Amino acid sequence: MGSTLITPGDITTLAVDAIVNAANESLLGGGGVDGAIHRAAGPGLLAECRTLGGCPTGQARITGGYDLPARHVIHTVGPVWRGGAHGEAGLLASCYRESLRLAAAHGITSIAFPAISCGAYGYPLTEAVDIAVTTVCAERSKVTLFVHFVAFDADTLGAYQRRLAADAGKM
Ligand code: AR6
Repeated sequence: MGSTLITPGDITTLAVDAIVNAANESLLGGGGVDGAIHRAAGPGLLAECRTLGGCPTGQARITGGYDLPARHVIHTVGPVWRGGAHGEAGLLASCYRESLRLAAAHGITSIAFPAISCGAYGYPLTEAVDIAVTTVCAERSKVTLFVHFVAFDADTLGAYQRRLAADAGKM
């Protein structure tokens, strides 16, 4: 079972088993949450990422957390929003599913997700949050996991609150 929380703020401060990074296919860092995670984790994270050879969109890879309070980072690559007819929804759902699959394989019991693809990659927030919650709830019934949906800004917080309120009782 476990539980699902909406957690406002900066994902790099969370002392969970794993935080998820909204990365790009190179896995070599960038802006947004990716930049914040690399800055907080220190150079060891980039060194380990260099050994991974990148990651296709919709898939995920796991590394150590280095200087972060989190023990692991799960790097996943969300789709760039191109209007919605290019498989974006399936790829975004896959990011959440593959991250949870890796978490289960590594005995992770608490995980924090940023709003994957909702920044630089331009995914519409309400649709992305719906996919995040639907996918995580479907997968989480299989394992015991505490899931944080991290909202870095007020719009994201509101979107998660509306979505989880609509789902109250089903979580
Ligand atoms: N903690 C939690 N959430 C955050 C943080 C933080 N410290 N910083 C930003 N967010 P984005 P994407 C939120 O752009 O859209 C990078 O350059 C942000 O408000 O980080 O998947 C990568 O290298 C937004 O809601 O990721 C890729 O090239 C969400 O995290 C590209 O951006 C995702 O925004 C990926 O774009």
